[in-house]
Amino acid sequence: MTTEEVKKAVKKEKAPVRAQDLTVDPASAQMIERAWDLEIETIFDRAQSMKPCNIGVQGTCCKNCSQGPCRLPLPKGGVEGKDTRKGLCGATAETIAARNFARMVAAGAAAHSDHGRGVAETFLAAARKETHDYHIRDTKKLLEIAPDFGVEITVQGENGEVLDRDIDEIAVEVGEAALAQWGQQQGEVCTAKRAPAPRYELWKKLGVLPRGIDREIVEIMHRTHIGVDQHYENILEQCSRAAIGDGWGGSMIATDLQDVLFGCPYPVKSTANLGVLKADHVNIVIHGHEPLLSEMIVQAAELPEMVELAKSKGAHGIQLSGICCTANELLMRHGIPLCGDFLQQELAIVTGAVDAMVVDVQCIMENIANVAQCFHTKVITTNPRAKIASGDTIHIEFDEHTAFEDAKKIVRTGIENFPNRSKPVIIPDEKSDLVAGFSYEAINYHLGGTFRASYAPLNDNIINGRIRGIGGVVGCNNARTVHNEGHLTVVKELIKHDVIVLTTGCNAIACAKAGLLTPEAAKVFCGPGLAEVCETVGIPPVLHMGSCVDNSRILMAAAEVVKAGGLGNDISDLPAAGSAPEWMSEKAISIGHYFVVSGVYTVFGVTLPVSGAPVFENHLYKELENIYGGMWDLVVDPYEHAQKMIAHIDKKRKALGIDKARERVLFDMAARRDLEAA
Ligand code: XCC
Ligand code: SF4
Repeated sequence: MTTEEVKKAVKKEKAPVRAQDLTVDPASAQMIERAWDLEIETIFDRAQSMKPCNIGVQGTCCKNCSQGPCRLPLPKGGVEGKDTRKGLCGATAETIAARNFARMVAAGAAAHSDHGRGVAETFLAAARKETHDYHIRDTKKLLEIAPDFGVEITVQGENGEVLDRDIDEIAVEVGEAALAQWGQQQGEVCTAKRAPAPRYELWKKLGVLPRGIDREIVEIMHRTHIGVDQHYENILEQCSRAAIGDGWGGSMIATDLQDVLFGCPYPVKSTANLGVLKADHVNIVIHGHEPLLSEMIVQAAELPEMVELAKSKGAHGIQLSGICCTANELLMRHGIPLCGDFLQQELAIVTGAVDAMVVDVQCIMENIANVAQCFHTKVITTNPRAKIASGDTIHIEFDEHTAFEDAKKIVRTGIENFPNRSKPVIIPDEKSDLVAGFSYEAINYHLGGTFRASYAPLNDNIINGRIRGIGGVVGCNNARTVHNEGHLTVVKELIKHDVIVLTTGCNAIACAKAGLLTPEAAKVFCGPGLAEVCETVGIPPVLHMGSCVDNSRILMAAAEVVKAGGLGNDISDLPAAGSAPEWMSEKAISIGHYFVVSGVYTVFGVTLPVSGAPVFENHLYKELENIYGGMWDLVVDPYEHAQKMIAHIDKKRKALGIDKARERVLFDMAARRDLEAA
C-alpha cells in the first residue's frame, strides 16, 4: 500500500485521521505530516491499514509444530461450561498462552542477557589489557561490586595487616566471575543475593533461583517444544527462573560492568526531542542499546580531526544524538541529547537532517532503511547479529579490539555524507530541558549528601506521608496506541498524587520531551507533598535511571529502600507499583515478570496476549500475589491504570500502618497554606 492508499483507506473507515490523533508529541505530528506530504510510508500508516490478528492478541494461536497453527479464540462472552478448546495435540488454551508467554520471556531475557554477555567480554578484554580502547574507569564501583562476585578486595599482609589488592587483578577476577554466570550449570546466579533476604529466601524455597543465565532461557525453549511442559503453572515457574536471571542477573551485571567501564551516572543536564538536531551540523544519530559502540563514537566525534573534516564539508560541527536506549546511555553519562523514542526513529530521518543513523541491536525498525532511501541518510549497521536487507544500508562491523578505529570510520562516513542532503531540512522546534543520571548511587547521594549518603530521607518522607509511594514507569512505545499519551497520563497522574516516579527506556524519553524531568516540573505537576520534597532536595519528580537493562537500577533502589528501614522487610511490603503503559517488546515481558516475582504489582497498558486463556490470566493477575506478593495486571485506560497503582500503594501504606500519617501531613500543609493566605 502506498501512503496515499493508506490515507484513503483510513478515511473510508472513519473520520480522517489527523497526525495529532496519532501522537501527543507536536514534533512527531509535524514529521508524520511531512511524511504524508512526501508520500513516505511509516509505522503510523501501517498501524492504520493493518489490524492485528484477533487470535494472536489473545495469546491462543500455537505454531510450535507443523500441524498448526492451531487457533483457539475465546468465544464472545467467554466459555460456557467446561472449556473444551484444544489444539491438535490436545494443548489447551492455557498451555498455549503460557507457552507463548514463556517464549516472550525467553526472547526478552536473551536480548538483555546477550547484551550483558557482550559487556562482560569487553570488560574482561579491558581488564586483561587486550584492548586499548576500553579501560577500567570507575574503580570505586568495581570495589563495591567485587564481593558480590566472590572476589576479595583486600589481602592479609605478612604481619596480619590488611592490604588493598591490586585493582587490575580484581578487575580480571570480577570479569571472569561475571562471564561465568552465563554458562553456569549449577548453583545460583551470584547477584540474586542482592535482593532483600526474605525475597532471596522465598525464591530459594520456591526453587526459582536461576542456576545460570543461559540455562534458564534454553530450558524455556525446551519446555515449550511440542509435548513437553503442559502445565501453565509449571511453565510460568520456569519463566520466573529466567526472568530473575535477567533482572537480577544478565541485566544487572550489564549495568554494573558498564558503570565500571564508562563511569557510574550522576545528574546531568541536557535536552530532548527532534529539535535537538541542527540544520548546520553533521547529525549522527545513534540508535539501539549497547554503550560499547556509542561510547567510542562519542570519543571519535570529539577528535579535532573530525571536527575539522566536518568544517571542510561546510558544516559548523558534529551533533550527536540518540534514539531508544542508546540515547539513554549517552545521556546518562555524557549529557548527549535525546533525539527521540522508539516511534520517532523514522521521523528523525524525515527531517532530512540526519546524515547517518548508526544502529546496533534491538528496537531498530527495518523500515528506517526504506525511509532513508527517500533522503540522503546513510543507515549504518554495526553488529554482526543485526543486519538489514531492506534499502541500501552499509555494514561497518564494530569489534571491541578495533573499536576506536571502527568508530572513526563510522563518524567519517556520516561527515562525508553531509554535502549530499537531497531534500529541504525541516527540523521541528520542540526540544525540552531535562536532568537525568539518577543511578541508584546518585539518588543515595542526592538525598543524603556526601557524608551521610543513604535512602533514609526518602523513607522518612514516605513514612511521614509527603511522598505517597514509588512508581516505576518504564517501557516502549506502541503504534497500536496514541504515541506518548499513555506514558504521560500515567506519570502525571502519579506525581499529582504524590507518587515519585522512577523511569527508564522510552517512558523516560516521553517524560523528558514533556518537561517532566526538571526540578521545576515539581511545582507545576506534583501534589503538595512531593512538590515540597522535590523543591527542598532539588530533584525532578520523575527520576531518569537509564536504559532498559538499567531497570536493574530500579531493583537495586527498591532493595536499598527496604534496607533503609521502616517500610517492611521485603520489596512486596513497599508502597510501590510498576507500570509499562505503552509496552510492545518481548523484553518488556521479561522485565514485567521479574518485577512481579520481586514482589511488585505491575500494570501493563495496551494489551497482554493472555486474554484467550482465562485460567492462566487469573493465575497471572491474582494467584501470583499469594506466591510472590506481586502480580500482573492489564489496564488499558491510562487514567485508570494510574488509579489502580495508587490504590495498591495505599493498600501497602495501610498494611504498614502509615496511612494516617499521610492524612496528617496533607492537613498540615493545607492549614499552613490557609495561614499564609490569611
Ligand atoms: Fe525498545 Fe530500549 Fe522498549 Fe524503547 S523501551 S522500545 S525495548 S528502546 Ni525498554
Ligand atoms: Fe497445534 Fe499442538 Fe502443534 Fe501447537 S504443538 S501447533 S497446539 S498440534
